[in-house]
Amino acid sequence: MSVKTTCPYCGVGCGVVARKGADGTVSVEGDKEHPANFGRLCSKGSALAETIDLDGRLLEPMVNGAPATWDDALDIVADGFAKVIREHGPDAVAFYVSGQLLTEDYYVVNKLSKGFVGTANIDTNSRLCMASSVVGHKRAFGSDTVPGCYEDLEQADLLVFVGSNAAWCHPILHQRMLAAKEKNPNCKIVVIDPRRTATCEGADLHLSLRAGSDTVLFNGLLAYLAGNNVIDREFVGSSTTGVADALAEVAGQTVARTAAICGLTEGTVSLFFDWFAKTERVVTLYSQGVNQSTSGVDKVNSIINCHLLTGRIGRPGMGPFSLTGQPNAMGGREVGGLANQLAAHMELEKAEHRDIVQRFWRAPVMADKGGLKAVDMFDAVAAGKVKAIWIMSTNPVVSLPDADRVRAALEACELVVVSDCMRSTDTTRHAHVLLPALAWGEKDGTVTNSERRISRQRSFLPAPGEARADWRIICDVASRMGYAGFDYAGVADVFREHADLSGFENAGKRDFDISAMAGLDDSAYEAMAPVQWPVTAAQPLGTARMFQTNEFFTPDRKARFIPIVPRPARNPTSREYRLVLNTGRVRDQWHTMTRTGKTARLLSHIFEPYAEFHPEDARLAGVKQDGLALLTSAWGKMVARVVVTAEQKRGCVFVPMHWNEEFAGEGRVNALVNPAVDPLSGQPESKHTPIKADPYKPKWQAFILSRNEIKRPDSGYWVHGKAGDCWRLEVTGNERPESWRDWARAQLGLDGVEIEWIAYRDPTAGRFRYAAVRDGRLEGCVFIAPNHTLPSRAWLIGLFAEQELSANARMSLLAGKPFGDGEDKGAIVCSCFSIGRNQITAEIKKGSDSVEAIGRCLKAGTNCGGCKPELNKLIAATAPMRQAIAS
Ligand SMILES: Nc1nc2c(c(=O)[nH]1)N[C@H]1C(S)=C(S)[C@@H](COP(=O)(O)OP(=O)(O)OC[C@H]3O[C@@H](n4cnc5c(=O)[nH]c(N)nc54)[C@H](O)[C@@H]3O)O[C@H]1N2
Ligand SMILES: Nc1nc2c(c(=O)[nH]1)N[C@H]1C(S)=C(S)[C@@H](COP(=O)(O)OP(=O)(O)OC[C@H]3O[C@@H](n4cnc5c(=O)[nH]c(N)nc54)[C@H](O)[C@@H]3O)O[C@H]1N2
Ligand code: SF4
Ligand SMILES: [Mo]
Repeated sequence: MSVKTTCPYCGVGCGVVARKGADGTVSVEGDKEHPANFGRLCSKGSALAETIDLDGRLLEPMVNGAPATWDDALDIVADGFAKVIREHGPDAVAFYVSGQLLTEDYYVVNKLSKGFVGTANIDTNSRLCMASSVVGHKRAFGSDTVPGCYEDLEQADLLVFVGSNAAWCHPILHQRMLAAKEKNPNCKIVVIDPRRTATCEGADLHLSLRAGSDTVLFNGLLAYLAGNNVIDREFVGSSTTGVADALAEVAGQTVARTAAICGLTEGTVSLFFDWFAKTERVVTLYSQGVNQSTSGVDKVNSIINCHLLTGRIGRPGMGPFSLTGQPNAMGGREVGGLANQLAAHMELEKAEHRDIVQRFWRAPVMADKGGLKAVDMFDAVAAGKVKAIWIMSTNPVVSLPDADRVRAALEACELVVVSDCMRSTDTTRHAHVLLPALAWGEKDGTVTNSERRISRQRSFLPAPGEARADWRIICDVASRMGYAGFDYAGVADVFREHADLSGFENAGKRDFDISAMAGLDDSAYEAMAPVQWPVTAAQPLGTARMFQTNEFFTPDRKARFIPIVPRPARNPTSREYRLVLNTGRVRDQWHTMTRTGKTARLLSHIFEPYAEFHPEDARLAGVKQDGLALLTSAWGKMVARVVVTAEQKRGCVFVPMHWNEEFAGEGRVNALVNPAVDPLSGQPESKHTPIKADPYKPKWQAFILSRNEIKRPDSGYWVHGKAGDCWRLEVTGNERPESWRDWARAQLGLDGVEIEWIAYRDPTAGRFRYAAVRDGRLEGCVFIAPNHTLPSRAWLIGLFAEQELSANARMSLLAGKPFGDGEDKGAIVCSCFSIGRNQITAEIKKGSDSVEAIGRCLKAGTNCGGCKPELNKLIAATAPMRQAIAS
């Protein structure tokens, strides 16, 4: 059996074909017909089949930690919410939802909150993700419209990435752009990011600007364009307003001044400005380096201003392009899931819109003012103003800023309901009621990707245990609360209502209109092909590009220039906290790791939370490559493995957002992150927190590899996860056990089991090595040292694949290092084929001097292609050495 569906991870929205064999095994591949990916999948998409097992799944409702029936659980939620509303009013409850809900789930929860409970206290993790783009779009266009489509990215002659690491975060789209560049010798790529990221590998120019200075850079560009008369006068004159004010604001801003404030050279800035000025087909792509800032909205508008001045919008190969993060970031905006929106791109503050929606829903009450935005919502929970909260499909104890405070807020809350597909997350731990949701592969509905394309997610697996669809759970609670209008026959029914509302009393006034799909019957919904909204009677096959007639959704139908006054970060660095903490993503993990953290393959690329330092900052802080650092801010602290690299901007430290208490001790970066938000969008400043760094020096460090799952420690720094055919624990401590050997045996879960020990002890140096062998096979090993100087994990993990340990392997275990060349493949670079750094550099030294040549010899980079930027980097670093050796 094969089913076409959509990848549940990033906003590229790749089509997936899932196949189920007769034995129940599932395999996935890219859908060759899907217009987002034409058959390709990145490392995360390729590993989907490895994440659908039921390990760790929440399979039954739980109340106060004990299993409960659905009837009881739903009654407790409905009665609990009803009681709080009765006693304290509707604003004493809140819903915190997610861009990973399907559109249908999202539609009904928004309807329940705004039209029936009567509170706009519904917000979503999209507040942390897209809120600044939403406000920026609305300010400029009068609507939250992404103008272009993916083909524009292939037709452009200049691609400007601002605060986007697309090589790791939107890999398939990034590869489409690189492939187009290969065919178009005129095409140039510019990356604007304080860090040198994987995305810079394919770029012609990297602007390592001072963190947060984007508005200055784009104001400078606007001034340069105006000064050089690169103005589309006809477009500006007839289709925009406000140009004079915007230009007045940037008057006199020279390249030199721009360069000085942004911390760039004049040459780099003028080269970028010159390319932008001379290239008609420019797309400026932006993501979290823009959105997650206290100037996020201004950054968006400073970019859009430049496109408006040059009239580069609504035409092939050009436009501003917000890359959305989550699979349904866009769908959530369409249903109005944010606290200050209404359904179908209508405005909560507009009485006319409230009236339309209220009549359409036959809603008894209607929220009439904006609700609490994410950060404020959890503050209100902490203050006891919100007494019941229902969290769906998001993990705020990990992902919200000032995360220890979020945890404390939940601990103090009267009623915490969490719908999740996993049993144990940092957030589910604090739930009074846990509701088991269907996961990807089981659930059914629609999602919208970055180019406004609506695709179906289809189920191909049965509902496990008692799990239910999110929309069904929400409707069941709504019905129990006595609300009419939630008795949908099925998910298609919800979609039809959503589509119908988009066209209700619209008549071209609102951008979001999919009314042509309101009449789909169940089988047409089932068969729905990917389509880009608007989908109307006039455009029944959808719309690739918006604003082609230069008409916008403002009252006068003109786009608006916004004058931008650059502002510094809300919390500047100080003498005590002199480094800027920047946070973001790694290639193979998805957010809080609840799914991608299940597979050894995806953990093999990067296993530990790390902090990337510029060499000079590392020296000043006294932290060393591979050692540990304690990072502290005014809000909290964490520990991370140190990476020292000149790719990091001086004064900045980068830490991934992913690790949390399920996977690491002291590894949750949001404990440190400041809760400052953009004043207009309410989006947190996740990329800029003042911190300090110190060496973290426990008395000992160790790692354990074991076929049995290893118990997680309850304090100190540790990291836990799967690795190859075993489990891996990195662990540190200050207390030394009486007997390391007994400790090792207990850690491996081998107490009382007959095993052969291979042991090496050097108590004076504080070094111990133990390996347990059973029937000739390695069962586990434990390596202990006084610091981080421990042997290669990759080599040892490889030994677990062997059925019988060779004499050589036994000797090397004892010696703590591999004997013979090629035994240690090094840290994994290509996770698809498990190819390590040492293997790749050896191949380069032998003469493979291109990504293709490495692919031919080792297969690395030939599946998802996500490691190609790292292969290029290794070639650049290794090839000169090869030449030196040869000469
Ligand atoms: N592998 C993977 N892919 C993902 C996700 C994931 O978890 N893992 N999540 C998805 C989601 S929800 C999202 S929102 C997207 C995010 O996709 P991206 O926004 O591309 O990813 P980030 O790593 O958060 O941040 C992007 C870059 O912003 C830079 N930056 C920091 N400060 C500044 C600044 O002041 N100016 C500029 N110009 N740049 C700055 C950072 O150095 C970083 O490289 O990724 C999506 N794709
Ligand atoms: N420091 C820092 N913090 C950040 C960011 C950053 O760059 N830096 N980025 C922010 C951004 S852009 C985002 S999008 C957020 C993401 O942050 P979160 O949304 O908190 O992260 P996820 O791990 O995606 O959480 C999804 C949860 O939903 C569960 N789940 C998965 N599928 C389903 C389903 O179908 N139904 C239900 N009910 N549950 C399901 C998963 O098991 C998981 O627990 O993080 C934000 N936080
Ligand atoms: S690029 Fe990767 S994560 Fe994003 S949708 Fe495609 S396969 Fe999924
Ligand atoms: Mo996101």
